[in-house]
Amino acid sequence: MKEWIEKITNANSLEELESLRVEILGKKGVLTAEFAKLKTIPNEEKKAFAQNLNEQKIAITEAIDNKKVVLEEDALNKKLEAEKIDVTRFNNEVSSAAVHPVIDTMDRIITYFQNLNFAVEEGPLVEDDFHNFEALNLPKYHPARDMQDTFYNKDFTVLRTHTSPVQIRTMLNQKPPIRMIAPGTVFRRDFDLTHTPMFHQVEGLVVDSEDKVSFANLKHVLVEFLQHMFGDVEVRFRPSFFPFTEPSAEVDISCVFCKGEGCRVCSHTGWLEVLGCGVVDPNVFKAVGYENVSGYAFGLGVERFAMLIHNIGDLRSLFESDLKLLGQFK
Ligand code: 2U9
Repeated sequence: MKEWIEKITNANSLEELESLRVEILGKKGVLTAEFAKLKTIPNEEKKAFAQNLNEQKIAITEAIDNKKVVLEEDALNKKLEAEKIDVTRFNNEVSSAAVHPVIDTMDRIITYFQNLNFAVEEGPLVEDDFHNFEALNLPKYHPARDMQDTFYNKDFTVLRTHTSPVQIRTMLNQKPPIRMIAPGTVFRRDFDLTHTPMFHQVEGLVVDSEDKVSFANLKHVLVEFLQHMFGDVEVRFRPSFFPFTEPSAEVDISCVFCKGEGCRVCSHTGWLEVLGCGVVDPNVFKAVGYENVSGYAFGLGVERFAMLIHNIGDLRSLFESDLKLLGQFK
């Protein structure tokens, strides 16, 4: 009996415990066989014999029940341990977000001008005719308005076609001197290889007394800026036309891909056009009531900068949420 109790106590699994139970208390079990002997035992011994067997049966059953509880608990703990999930564990495989190359480029441009003491101004995306056109020397029926393919709303407000209305609003709200950039989203009805209906601009405006602002200042600021963004490039200014600046210029850098040798990207010219600029037209100052001031302004398309900096061939790939492209900017 002691031996049986010991075996039960040392059982390592529920299966082992069950086979012990069958071995002792089952139909053909050892204790069951002892009970069978009752029939053949003389009457006077029966009582003591039966009592002893019952005591053994109770002790063994109790030992099995107790051991079963312990083994069941062990089995449950093992199962829980195997299924454990550490919810605090950080999985490096999970893809993390990254700043979009257009926004990253815009941030770099903004930081550059902030370091030069330019304020960053913002304005509404839905503009009225005055701020988007009229005040920028683009009166109604002026042929230059054809340069803007505009999204018109029913009430004749427009989705701003450039960030220039921000400069108009800033001049109307503040006194000169002004030294600001206007970064933001703009909209034009254009969609082909090199145009998307929504894109980003950064424009700059400096207004001060006539003796303090010159084309030479503008040229210096832009050459330094372009060399900061593109490295050791040559910069050239070509005469151009914009309604809001006079004189105006377009600015090229030597091709960042072929170093000016001539390649497909620069159409074998050796040059890439990257921004426009000029001295603010007097009609613009008239529209905002500024007198005896001079100003210079410039404007650039952020997508074009991002494409040149990161060697991205197709403008549309910047707007397709392509994870293969975006994953390279983590
Ligand atoms: C005010 C006065 C003048 C902003 C300017 C440009 C030249 C220019 C283009 C570059 C590529 C637009 O994104 S793009 O298509 N911009 O060439 N922008 S001067 O001149 C201003 C703006 C505001 C009050």
